[in-house]
Order: sequence, then structure tokens, then C-alpha cells
Amino acid sequence: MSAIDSVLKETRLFPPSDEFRTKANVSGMEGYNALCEKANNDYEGFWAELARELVTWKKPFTKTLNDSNAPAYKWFEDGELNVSYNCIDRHLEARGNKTAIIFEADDGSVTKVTYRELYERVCAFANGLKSLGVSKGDRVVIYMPHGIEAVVAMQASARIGAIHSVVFGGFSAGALRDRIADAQAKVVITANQSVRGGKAVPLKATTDEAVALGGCESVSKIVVYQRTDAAPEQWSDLNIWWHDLVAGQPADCEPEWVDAEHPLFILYTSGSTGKPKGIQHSTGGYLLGSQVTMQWVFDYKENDVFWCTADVGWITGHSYVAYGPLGIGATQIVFEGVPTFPDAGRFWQMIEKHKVTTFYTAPTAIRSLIKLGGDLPKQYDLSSLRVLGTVGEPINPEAWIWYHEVVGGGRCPIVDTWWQTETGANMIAPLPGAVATKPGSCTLPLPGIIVDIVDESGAPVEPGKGGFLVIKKPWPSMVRTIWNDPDRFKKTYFPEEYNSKLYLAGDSANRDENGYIWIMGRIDDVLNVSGHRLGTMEIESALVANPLVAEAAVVGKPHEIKGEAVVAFVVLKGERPEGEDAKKIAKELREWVAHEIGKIAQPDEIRFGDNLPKTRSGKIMRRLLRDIAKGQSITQDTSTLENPAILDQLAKSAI
Ligand code: 6R9
Repeated sequence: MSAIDSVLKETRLFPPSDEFRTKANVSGMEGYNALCEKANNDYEGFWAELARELVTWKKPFTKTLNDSNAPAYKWFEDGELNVSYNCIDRHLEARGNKTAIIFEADDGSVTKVTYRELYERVCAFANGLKSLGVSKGDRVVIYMPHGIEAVVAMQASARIGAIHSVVFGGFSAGALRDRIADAQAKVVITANQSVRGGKAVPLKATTDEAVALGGCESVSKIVVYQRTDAAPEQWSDLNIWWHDLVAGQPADCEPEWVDAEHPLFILYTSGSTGKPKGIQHSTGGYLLGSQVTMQWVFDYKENDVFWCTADVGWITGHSYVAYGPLGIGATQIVFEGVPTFPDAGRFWQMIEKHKVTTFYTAPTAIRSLIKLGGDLPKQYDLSSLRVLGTVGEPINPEAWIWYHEVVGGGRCPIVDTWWQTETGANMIAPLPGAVATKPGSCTLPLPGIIVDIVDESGAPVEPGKGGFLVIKKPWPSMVRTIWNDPDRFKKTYFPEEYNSKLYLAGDSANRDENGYIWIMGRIDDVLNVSGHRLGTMEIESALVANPLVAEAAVVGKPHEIKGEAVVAFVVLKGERPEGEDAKKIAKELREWVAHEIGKIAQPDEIRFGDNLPKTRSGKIMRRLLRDIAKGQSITQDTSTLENPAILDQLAKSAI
């Protein structure tokens, strides 16, 4: 039985308990259906009402949706607001002394910041940025450790109307340079080092290397937060310490009021070509998406302690660390470290210590913690937990059941949230007090999110028949464009094959007889490794850039913990290496990829061949490579293959 069949046969149903349902923000299927009906009857009115209720506007909007230039949709376009005002200032009166952030460092030390203190820190840093000449519309690259300062930097950028582009701290100098150059950033904010799992990561040195690669002439200052005692190797006029920048800055800063459509940030993500896409998000619609999902999906309550484990370098860290929890006035945990340091009980120990109510993490983390200490959660008091969430990839039913029973004590609904960098906020997920969950399914779309599963012609498929996941109506938190590449935006997400009317998510999906949605995986050349999107083309280009390499093809194969593993088929310019030689070159190439893109993109396996399997027209047959990578024997037709003997060689060459 294939994996797809096995999840579709999953019939266990977990309805919310009566106790959870009665207290929930959206209670029972009646509550869910009523919201869906409201959206169906008056789509714009539905979103307009939520936008008035959940967002504070400086100038109220009068127009809800403008689709005159579709697919460049605009929401709430004549309204004015500021995201930082919404996330901080508006809470000061009632929640000034409420803890906004409980920061736990890698070494376990804890720092708490109230909303009032956060306001002061954000204002001082915003004034600092202004003193560097950063103003509305300028781009600011943030390459920082996951921590309070990263959130402050994002909020400060939003406060002055600048556009941030956060680059995950695990990315290489080359990846950082590409992002700085594409956005023409004026300022880069980094730290001397970050610390994860007891090890220091040299962020400042990597930033220096990125700038030295060229193409970063737009950068007029690099702000350096001092996270550790280590002195930076290089220091020039281009650099300024964070503490020097904020010293003496006033602790008030009038927010820059911007139009709802003003870009809040760009976040790069992998696609099917080699070049990452700068996904551009708006101010008003994006903020609404993060707020409404905090209410619906996470059933947010005033005394909750919310913890999303994602790094701010990813969209999940944007929507459910930097913006969603603050927008709604929550207390949240920001954790610098890794789940397995000092041991695999770290998450559970922190949940006990901080009395976490809402815990949101990735299936890959769950799987690795099951493997490293499946009984560990039982040693901790996890009774504070109310809601558990997952994101980033499909969760296998076994891991789901463990999460539900061992972590959640059989008591906490699991919200399996499907969404993407491009969607800005959760799209398909159970409302925990309403929708009964099924292990492995992200269940039903949120109210006001109209999804379908279609075939190649755009026609809906019957339940049980797989197809492409599409979104049929624009929604407020959707991607607005690809930075510098509006044509690619249209072609990728609103293809002409579907009359440019359907948003193509890039995932294949299935719907069961109850209308529940099961995500099956990407339809493009994108891998999902530990919940991170990696373009196979990106890794191939990195490999081919190595002087030893003539040609490379990258595919994924199933991996117990990471979901997918990266397998690279490589043809060298010289002889095909064997034995120790092959091992040595494979190691070199792995390090090369880590240096070109980042450790997350390193191939797990490299196979050297004299050639790659190609059709007579020269196309690499990835289908066959995927089978070889999985260790399956080739039963498919290989008659169109130019060089069938290569298959045998590649099958025997795993390193
Ligand atoms: C938020 C995020 C998006 C891709 C998406 C899909 C996969 C995300 C999922 C899921 C199954 C879920 N994905 N959530 N697959 N179930 N609950 O992860 O954004 O990094 O842009 O990745 O991740 O394939 O298309 P992003």
C-alpha cells in the first residue's frame, strides 16, 4: 500500500471535547458553518467586518477589494495604519505591564519583556534606523539570531514604513548577498554571532563575506548586535554596534502611517527555478490574516502562553512570532536554541517551566523527538497545554497520535495548519473547538478561504481523486507580487491555463468523502526537507558552480525524520571517482553546497556517474533518478533512454 493510500484510509476521528468546544472562540460546527455562510453570502463584507474588528486603522478604509488589475489584488487600499502600532501601542493602556516576550536563550537563561518595555526598545531602535537615513519604502535586511532583537528589528522596520527582508541565520554568504542585492537593501542588521545548541555561528563574518562578494553597494550601514563576547574579526566604517546606535535615542517614535497596500516585508522562498522568489506582503491584509488565525486556529485567550518554535527567518516565524501573537496582545515564548540541546527533553521542560498553553511546531521536530526520547514528555508536567499545532509538511498519522497522546495527554486538539510563505497566514486547518480532526489531514479550509482540487484543465476532481490544490478567491493576506518580477508572479501563481483566475499553490492534494483535505506533496521541483522548502535547481546550480562538476541532478527521497532527504547525482569533469576518492570528493561537495546555500541544502547522499539518464532529446529523466534514490528497481519503460546502462551504475554508487 502506498503512503497516499494509507493516509486516505485513516478513519480515526477526534472531535473536540465538550469542555473545549463550549469555551472555544468558534464553537462547534454550527459556529464554523455560520462563518462560512457569512463569507459565502457577502465575501467582501465578511472580510471588511473582520478587518474593522481586529485591526486598528488610523484612517478607515472605504474600499474592501480592488480586483481591477487582477491578479494584482488590493485589499483595504484607502485605509491607513501601522503594524507596529497595532502590535504594541494599542496594547499599552490595558496591557502595558503584561509580558509580551519570554525569551529563553540557548543556555536556558530567561529574559522577560513587557509590552511597555518592548515599545521602548522598538521606538529607540526605530529612531536609530532613522538616524542612519532609513525611511519609508527603504529595504532593511535582517540576518540575526532568533531572539528579542530580531523581533525588535522587524517591528522597528514596520514602525518607520521600511520593508524588511529577514534572511535565516543558517543561510550562507552567497544566499545573503543575493538577497541583499535583489532588494537593494540600505541597511543590514546582524549580530556578531548566534548561539544554537551550544555552538557559535559567525553571522558577522558571513555578512562581511557576503558584502565582499560584490553587488551590495546599496548598503550604507551594517548594524551589529552583540550577542556574545567574541570580538568581530573585521570592523570598518560600514559597521555600527546596535548598543551604540540606540544609546541616547528617545524611547518614543511616532509611527509612519502607511497605506494598507504598502509592502511590510519581502521573504525569499524557493521555487522551481534556480533563483529564489522575493515574496512581497502587504501591511493591512497581512496583519488581518495573522490576527484572525490567532483567534480561530489557535483559539487565543487572554491568559494563554503561546509558543511557536519557528525561527523568524521563515514565514511561520513572521506570522506566529513577530506579528500574530503581538498583534493580539499575547504572551509568547521566543526560544533561541534547538529542541535537542542539552537533551531531547528541552521542549517539554520549557512547556512545564513557562506553563505554555499553545504549542506550535513542525512534524520533523516531532519525529526526531520521538526517536530521541519518546517517553521523555512523561517526565514533565504538560497539563498547561490546551492546543497543539503543526506546520510545514504533512504529518504522518503515527507521529500525530504520539503528539496527541504523549504530549497532549489525549486532551488537546491538534491543529494541522496548511499554508505557505505566499499565503501569509494559515489557510486550511481545523478550528479546534469545531472541526473534528483526523490524523494526517489539515481538514477544512478556514471561513472565507475558498479552495478546490482541480485537474490540468482546471475542472474540480471527484473526492478520492488527487489533483492540484488551488484557491479560488483572493484573500487579504495573500502574496502581492514577487519583488522585481511581477511577470513571474503571474505565471507561477495565476497561470494562464486557469485563465489567470485560480491561485495555484504548487501542492497536490486529495479530498475524502467528508470534504477533508490531505496534502500529498509538491507538484514542482521543490523539496521539503525538515519543513524547509528547497529548490532542486538551486542545489543543482550550486553543485555545477563547483570547478570539479560537469553536471548535476538533484531529487528527493523519503526520510524518516526530515520528511525528504536530498540526493544528488553528479558527473565530474574528470574521471568518475571510486572508493576513498569518491568519499573525499563527496565530502568536498557537501561542504561546497553548505557554503553556497547553507547547511540545510547539503545533499544527504551523492551518487557519481559517467553520465545521467537522458532522453534522446537530452532531458534528464528525474523520474528514474527518484526511483534509484529510493533504492527501487526500475520497472518503467526506459526505451526512450539514450544510455540505459547508466542506471545500473548510478544504482550502485551511493555514498
Ligand atoms: C508555512 C510554510 C509551504 C509548503 C506547502 C506545502 C508544505 C506546509 C503543511 C504542508 C502538508 C501542512 N506544507 N504546511 N504540507 N501539511 N500542514 O511551511 O511555508 O515554507 O512556504 O512551505 O510546505 O508543500 O506548499 P513554506
